[in-house]
Amino acid sequence: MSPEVHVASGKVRELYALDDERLLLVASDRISVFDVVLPTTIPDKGRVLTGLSAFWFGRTRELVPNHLLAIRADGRSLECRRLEMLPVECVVRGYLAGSGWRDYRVAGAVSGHHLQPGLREADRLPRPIFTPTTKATTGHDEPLDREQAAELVGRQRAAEVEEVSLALYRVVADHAAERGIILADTKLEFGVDADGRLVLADEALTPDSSRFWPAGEFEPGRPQPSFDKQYARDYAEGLDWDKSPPGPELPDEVVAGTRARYVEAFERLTGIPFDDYLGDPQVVML
Ligand code: PZK
Repeated sequence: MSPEVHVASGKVRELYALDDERLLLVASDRISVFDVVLPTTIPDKGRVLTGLSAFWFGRTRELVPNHLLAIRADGRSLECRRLEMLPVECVVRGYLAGSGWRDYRVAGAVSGHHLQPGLREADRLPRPIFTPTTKATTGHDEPLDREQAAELVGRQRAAEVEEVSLALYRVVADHAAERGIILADTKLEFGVDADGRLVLADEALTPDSSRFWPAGEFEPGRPQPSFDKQYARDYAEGLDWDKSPPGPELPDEVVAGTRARYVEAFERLTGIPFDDYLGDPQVVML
């Protein structure tokens, strides 16, 4: 066995080095609610996210190469190619939510995209927009306009990540819509390989990196329920908790309901029974 050297920790996942060329991305069952990691875990959440991410890597490889080398038998670990990561987060928004909605209300524009007046919270945009941000090491990511993105990665690379990000959003949003799920927005990360080729990296198109909404409950003009986290958020909102750490423990029924929503998202999006994935994670690999 190669020793795995810990490289980095995210809020809910870990990154290890396997060797000079390969990394291991491990998704835990931790969940964050209102940006705070809770003391309670959601069984199999890391497997759902890992399986979905691997599923999308397989279905989008004709559009853009990605870093996935292998999915491990534990279902929560991806062996990946080590890349030179680009210092921008590539956000695509098809709907007006979160910081996009906030920026629109303040300025009538999101990342330099001027939008028509009169849009409501959660409205579908006339066309998806690319709204890149900085990668903050502490605090929150800051929006970038096209010029600022070009300063960070170069004009050609900025144009390339915009085109590829929009193409990925369209393919996955169309796929999700056919299965009753709205992909409101998504955050993609890219790296560059030794030959200078753009490569999709990190975890891609999961509920932790995207907003998934149940299409059946879509109602613009208010915040939309999250496909996966709404039970946990509703429970946390009903407590006397100020949304600063430490977060509250979740009762068993909220854990079970939240797990069921993650599993439902996996099954609707992939068409694969989650038990099949637990039996052999290779089922998501084409
Ligand atoms: C890389 N992260 C973020 C993810 C964490 C932190 N293929 C790659 N090559 C080089 N670096 C990265 C990747 C990927 N993916 C990703 N940081 C570096 C990250 C998971 C857990 F703590």
